Amino acid sequence: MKREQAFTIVNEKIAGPRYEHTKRVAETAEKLAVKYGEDVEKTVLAAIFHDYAKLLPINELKKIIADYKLDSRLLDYHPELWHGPAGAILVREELGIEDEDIFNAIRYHTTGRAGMTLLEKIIYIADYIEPGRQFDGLDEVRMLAETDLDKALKKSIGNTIKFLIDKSVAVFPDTFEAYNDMVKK
Ligand code: DGI
Ligand code: FE
Ligand code: FE
Ligand code: FE
Repeated sequence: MKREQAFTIVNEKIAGPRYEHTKRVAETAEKLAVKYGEDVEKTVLAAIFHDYAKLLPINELKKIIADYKLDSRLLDYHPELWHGPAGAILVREELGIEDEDIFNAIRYHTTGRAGMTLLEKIIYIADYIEPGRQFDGLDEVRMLAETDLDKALKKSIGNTIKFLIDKSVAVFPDTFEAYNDMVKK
């Protein structure tokens, strides 16, 4: 699928601010793909579809996770974690995008995981640093992303874990595993 068609589909699915966010993630991810040597069109497609399921009702997301036997632990955690895995399924089933790299980049874009691929890292970081975001510690991650994607990832996942702990909410195991994996490197 070409990026123009992908943008049109997503603009219908998640119109409004979420679509504006998606355009910025795609631009950011494209630059990272060029810098770090990932396939540019594949990266742009993954970015365009990363939040495809973001606006679906919680009960629909839950049903997809159950029907497709995705990680059932997700259901014990915050529903915010469900749109990535459910979106990966929908992009495959509704749009026929079969690429496994794209599937996993969408699936793991919120939590991360141990052993992330280059594309998964690019989408995670692009989502985190796109120019519309602003929060403490972001400039440091933006700077790290210019030179060292793994350092940027370690910092951003560490920041997310701190943020969640400050709010006293549960941290999904994949997020810890992603962090530990980056520390070991
Ligand atoms: O969909 P976006 O808003 O563009 O971004 P995202 O998919 O990265 O979602 C970010 C949200 O997910 C943010 O509010 C933090 C939250 N989050 C990330 N990891 C975890 C988490 N929430 C919980 N409860 N547990 C996690 O491990
Ligand atoms: Fe998301
Ligand atoms: Fe994110
Ligand atoms: Fe996003």
